[in-house]
Amino acid sequence: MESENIRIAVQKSGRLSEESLKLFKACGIKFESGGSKLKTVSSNFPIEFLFLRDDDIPGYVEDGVADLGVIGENVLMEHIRQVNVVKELGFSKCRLSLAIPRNEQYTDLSYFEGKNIATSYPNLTNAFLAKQGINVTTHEISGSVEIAPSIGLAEAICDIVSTGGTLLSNGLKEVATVFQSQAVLIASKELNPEKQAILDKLLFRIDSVQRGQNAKYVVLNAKESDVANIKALLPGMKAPSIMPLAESGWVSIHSVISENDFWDIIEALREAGAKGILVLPIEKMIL
Ligand code: PRT
Ligand code: ZN
Repeated sequence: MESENIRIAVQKSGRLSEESLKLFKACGIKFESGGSKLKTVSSNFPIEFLFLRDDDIPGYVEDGVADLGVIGENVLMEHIRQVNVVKELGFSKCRLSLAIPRNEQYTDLSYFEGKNIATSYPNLTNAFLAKQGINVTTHEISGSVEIAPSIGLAEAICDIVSTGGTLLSNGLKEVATVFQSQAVLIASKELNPEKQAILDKLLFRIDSVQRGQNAKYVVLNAKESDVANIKALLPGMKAPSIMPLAESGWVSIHSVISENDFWDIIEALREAGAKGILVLPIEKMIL
């Protein structure tokens, strides 16, 4: 019997698509994308891609038409879906926020009591405000939410914000965050064992890529007398590697450091006597 492919739904074109495809390519999965293609099969991994509108992805996974999907948490959480979130993907980060006209005085959430709010996310907006005991009327609109106050449709909006530029150019200010979002990998609740095994393989690869993205490989030279101090700053995967240089009294130290505290560690290394520091990206990191 021919072995089964796992089927994954990704956004055809939009803010999720480029990073989604980049991630699967970084996982070593080869496939063709782009153009008007709605479906493609990988040549070296048992996976088939469906290219869809993002809003349709959770429903396809819930119904089992697709086994997996990449979707923004904001879209996923707006409608309760019977799917499993199997991985946070760390891209397409944004927030769902309440915003009001810039010249309005804002105190706290009680400002919204009895107000009309335009949003594409009525469920998340209502649930957030109801939890604070605040009653509002939401008006669901599917796009250009930010113009609602200026045309008199609503007194406030609840919309996705990334840089804040759209709010600013529409004379609005962000006053409260309702929900923080990022892209997630979702899976059907009813994967057969064969598909579960493919998903496990895929998750292992995604973990390796993500670990690599969160770390840097550092190579530096140091005097033997400075090694103890430098070693104390470098965790490495197990411990830093220390190798003698051709010049006596000097060593080369290799280590892996986290992207988060990268600059703090580099500064401390320089103060501890590190010279000729090289920093290299890590493509994948397998523990
Ligand atoms: O065509 P399709 O239905 O597939 O796509 P879409 O137009 O519905 O979605 P798309 O591609 O715009 O967004 C897909 C997902 O990307 C969203 O569901 C979010 O999870 C995530 N994301 C990240 C964003 C943003 N950043 C974002 N900035 N989604 C929308 N925006 C919009 C926002 O609605 C507002 O109009 O950008 C504007 C605000 O951006 P700033 O940078 O000016 O604050
Ligand atoms: Zn959409």
